[in-house]
This record gives sequence, structure tokens and C-alpha cells, in this order.
Amino acid sequence: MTILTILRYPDKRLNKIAQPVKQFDARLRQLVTDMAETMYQAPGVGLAASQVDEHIQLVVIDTSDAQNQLQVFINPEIIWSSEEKTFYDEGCLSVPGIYDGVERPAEVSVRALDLDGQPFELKADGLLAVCVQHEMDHLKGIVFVEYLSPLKRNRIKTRMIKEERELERTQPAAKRRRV
Ligand code: K1U
Ligand code: ZN
Repeated sequence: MTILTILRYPDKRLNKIAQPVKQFDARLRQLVTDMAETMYQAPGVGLAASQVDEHIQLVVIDTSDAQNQLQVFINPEIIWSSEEKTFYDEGCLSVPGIYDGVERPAEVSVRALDLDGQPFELKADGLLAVCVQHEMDHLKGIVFVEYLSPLKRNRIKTRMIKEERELERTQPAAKRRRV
């Protein structure tokens, strides 16, 4: 089992733009397996490749209660968004411990490729719709805290920098990596 290191906000690598996937090979399958294991272990309901310092358009999501319905989205595009909005208290594995409200379209239709490079479309609502949009933001280099007020964002940034310093003092990054 491989648990990948999740980049923590405000690491600048989280702002990189992800590139389209062109090769559907064993390396891609292994990355999906490792990302799924990392997401389940965290635990979380989604993970974008950008969060594990792989800047390709790949997202894994599992919003099922039993955490046994993995969905893989490669080169995802939102092809339709509802006028209706939803306000959801979002979390992020790159900003641990922080939850705050973000407004987004309540429903979206997504077009993406699967692990064999085959296209599929999916209409999502509820947590899945929120999660798809949150993860696709990661691929554009956007972390959800960018939607909060500058005051909240700066407080979160300060808290995360302090926590990172403390983590580095007590558990240096090299030891924290459990690959
Ligand atoms: O970091 C991420 O992108 C994953 C993030 C996805 C997400 C959650 C909620 C709203 C929008 C996007 C998380 O999974 S945060 C952790 C979380 O929400 C959760 C953890 C355990 C069980 C259920 C949810
Ligand atoms: Zn996130």
C-alpha cells in the first residue's frame, strides 16, 4: 500500500495548472490506485492529482457511505451547470481541520475519460456535484479557501504556516512520508 504525501496549503505547487492526460498506461493505473488509497486513508471523499504533486488532469472521488464506489475522472470538463446554487461547508485534505461555506451550482454535468481512455458523461447533484467542482478547481490551481474573504483566508494561511512549522519541528517531512 502506498500513501502519497498530500501538499498542504499554502504550498505554491497547489497553484500549478494540471495538464491533460495523454497516455493511458500502467503508470496512470498505479497513480490512481495510490491516490485512492491515500484518499481512503486520510479519510476524504475526493483527491486531485495536483494535491499529490502530479500536475495532470486526474481526480478520484468516492462519496458513498461504505467508501466502495470509486469514481475516476480523467481530463474532466463541466459541460452544464444548473442556475440553482448550493451552499456547502467544504473541507480539503490540503487544508486539514478547516471547513467553510462555498456557493456553487447545485447540479453539474461532467464529461471525462475513464482509465481506458473511453469518454463518459455524468450528471451530479448533492455532495458529488460539490466534490467534482472542488476537485476540478484543484486541477486549475484553485484551493477552496480562495472563495473565502481575504480576512478568513489570511487567518487560515497563518494557521497553516504555524502548523507546518510545528510539524516540521516535531516530525520532519522526510519522516512524515509513508511511501
Ligand atoms: O481535499 C480534497 O479535495 C478532498 C475533500 C473533498 C471535499 C469534501 C467536502 C466538500 C468538498 C470537497 C475532502 O474529502 S475533505 C474531508 C471530508 O470531507 C470527509 C472526510 C471523511 C468523511 C467524509 C468527508
Ligand atoms: Zn481539496
